[in-house]
Amino acid sequence: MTFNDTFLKACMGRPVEYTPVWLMRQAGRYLPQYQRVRTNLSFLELCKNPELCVEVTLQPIDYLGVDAAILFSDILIPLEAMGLALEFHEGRGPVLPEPIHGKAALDRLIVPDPRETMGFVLKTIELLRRELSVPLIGFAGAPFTCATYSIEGGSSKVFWETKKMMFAAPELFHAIMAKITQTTISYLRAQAEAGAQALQLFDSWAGILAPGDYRHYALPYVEQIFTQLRDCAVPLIYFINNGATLLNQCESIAAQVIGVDWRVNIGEAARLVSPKVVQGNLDPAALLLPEPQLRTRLEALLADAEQATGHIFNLGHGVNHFTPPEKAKLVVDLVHQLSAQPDHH
Ligand code: 1CP
Repeated sequence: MTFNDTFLKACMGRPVEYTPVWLMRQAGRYLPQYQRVRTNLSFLELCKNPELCVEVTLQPIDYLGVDAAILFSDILIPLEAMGLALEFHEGRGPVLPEPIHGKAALDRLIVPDPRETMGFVLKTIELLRRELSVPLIGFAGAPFTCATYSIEGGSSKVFWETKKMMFAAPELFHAIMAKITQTTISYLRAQAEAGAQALQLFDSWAGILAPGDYRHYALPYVEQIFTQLRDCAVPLIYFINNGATLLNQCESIAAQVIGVDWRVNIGEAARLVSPKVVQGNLDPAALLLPEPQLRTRLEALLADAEQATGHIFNLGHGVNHFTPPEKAKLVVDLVHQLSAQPDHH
């Protein structure tokens, strides 16, 4: 099969024959074929088994017909490699039973060699590159997002412990961010060296910060990561969830692509981050619309995105667990159809 590089072209702002599509969390619980793999083992066991990670990474490529693959793993894997205990409780999500609350826990945190501690991820990438005819995206969590899990001990709604540390113990907070940043740089570099053809940083929780606090406590670390990764020579993507009020700060970030959630119009996002390319941004719940309304909404989104330097279609956040798989497939087909440029050669 010939290699489909439409996604990579769009990342670089080059002309494309149609708008490339992939979906955040395109592998996962909404797919019965994923559920079948998961019945026999825990989520962490799956993450550490390269052959099975390859299998679940490929499931949505075969079924949905998307234009890019994303490595099956999790943003919390590097936190475990740094020495933090990590568990996933069924139905409750991640639990870090020994969160960082003081200097002693900070000092125990290591900056690991990704080849020694996360070889299973690099192995998955190498295996995937032999199978894929679309580009493979590697990823990590952004420092602020990872820091929230390490400080809260899991998912949070108000992020009180994180903000308490930011404001009452800033040296401690910045020291955690610095260690996570160093780990992220060497981990993403190792992914590119293993064969990842694009790298995405997920900032799922930066949107909870006031603009001035984002600038001071989160942005400098994101800038550092992308600046350091420029010589990897692969497209770099920064996804910022709930980030409409922060997009005007993205100029200094050396990523070619900015991923945005659905709370902002994609055309407005494109203006704010121009000349960067935009990725997004359908509300994941909109997959439940009846087909005619879904089509109308996609037409509007694609029209709004025309003012961007380039557009990669995606959801504004991950595919929801309760999404009918055939609706995800329908969206991919519709975007391909509606965006096809008949006179492009
Ligand atoms: O029970 C299961 O099978 C586990 C469910 C699951 C899956 C399928 C989790 C637990 N993680 C994943 C895979 C995953 N996570 C991918 C795979 C690739 C793909 O997109 O197909 C990726 C990129 C992630 C990234 C991830 N993990 C993020 C960033 C993106 C986002 O959704 O905001 C975050 C925040 C996590 C943490 C996480 N992992 C899993 C859960 C339940 C959570 C908690 C989310 C929260 O705090 O609300």
